[in-house]
Amino acid sequence: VNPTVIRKSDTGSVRSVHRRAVDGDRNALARLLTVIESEPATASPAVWSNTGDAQIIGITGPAGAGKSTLTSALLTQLRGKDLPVAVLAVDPSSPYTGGAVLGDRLRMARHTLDPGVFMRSISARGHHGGLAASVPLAIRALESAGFAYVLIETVGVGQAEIDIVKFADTVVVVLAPGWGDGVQAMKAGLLEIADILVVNKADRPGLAQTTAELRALHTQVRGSVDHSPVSIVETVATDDKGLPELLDALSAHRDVLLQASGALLRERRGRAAAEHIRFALGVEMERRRDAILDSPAFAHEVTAVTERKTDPWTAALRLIITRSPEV
Ligand SMILES: Nc1nc2c(ncn2[C@@H]2O[C@H](COP(=O)(O)OP(=O)(O)OP(=O)(O)O)[C@@H](O)[C@H]2O)c(=O)[nH]1
Ligand SMILES: [Mg+2]
Repeated sequence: VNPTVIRKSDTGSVRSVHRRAVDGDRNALARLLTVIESEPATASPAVWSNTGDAQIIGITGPAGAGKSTLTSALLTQLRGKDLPVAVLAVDPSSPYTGGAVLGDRLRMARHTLDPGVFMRSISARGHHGGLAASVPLAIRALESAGFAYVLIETVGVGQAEIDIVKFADTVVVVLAPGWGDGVQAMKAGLLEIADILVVNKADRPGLAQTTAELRALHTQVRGSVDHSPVSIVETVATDDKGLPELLDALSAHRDVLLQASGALLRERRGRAAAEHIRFALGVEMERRRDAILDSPAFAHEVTAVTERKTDPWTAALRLIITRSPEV
């Protein structure tokens, strides 16, 4: 079977699903996201052919800081403006957070009847690096389907989460008083990616100290990384306290991005495009390597190396050169 032929026909059907999604068909959008998750390379040309005008908001931070509660509260606030909002929850790869996901479902239940809200979780399970590669494409799909805001919630503070929010226009880092100290947040790389720092659980003790510490540290970190100003917002997500201020901070950051005919936005999206291609390269290279490992040519080289007719590095290079174009 020629893989190129399969791809071409799929691309055609993806185009029609995509067209329907852009026209507002939510079932088609859901299908499109499924294709993106399993076959990003097939979906990519159609998805990329269309643009939108969404503010992509990444929400990240340590476990239990209140990201999901805040996302839900933010959703309510944004819907108050009567613009459509999409939420992309990047499911935890860890099996231990299964309970939290159930909690999120219950929390989000009140939004499910709202036709102006579209929610989707992308799962990490069963993919090897494929998850991160499909997220930026899913974001563009949601943007082209006409959402004014796309919220991406991630769990944890690992490199994978930081990689994911790099695709956002505005990164919101959610912390809570007493989560280690500010230095810990800095070490985790959270401060340098934050456009807005939310100190949630502002009803808890230690608030003033945490906020002051973050303010000091963030100025230090940010000064050398980016020029856009950062806001620190204190919230009580369970009570909608500080949410209007968060909304203001989001819109102020959007204004900064759009200054000078959108220079900063273009710069960010350029960086995101580079990262996206890097992900795609990683996935494609891995796929091709696996195809080579499955080929008779590989078995042939194993014999040749074992019998010392060639050496492992020469064999590897030969496999790349002779096998690569066809896999
Ligand atoms: N006191 C207080 N509790 C809060 C606040 N925001 C969230 N919580 C509670 O903190 C707990 C964790 O909130 P989540 O929204 O699930 O936190 P999360 O960051 O999404 O957690 P993970 O998805 O597990 O990383 C829940 O019991 C919330 O009800 C707040 O502002 N004040
Ligand atoms: Mg959560």
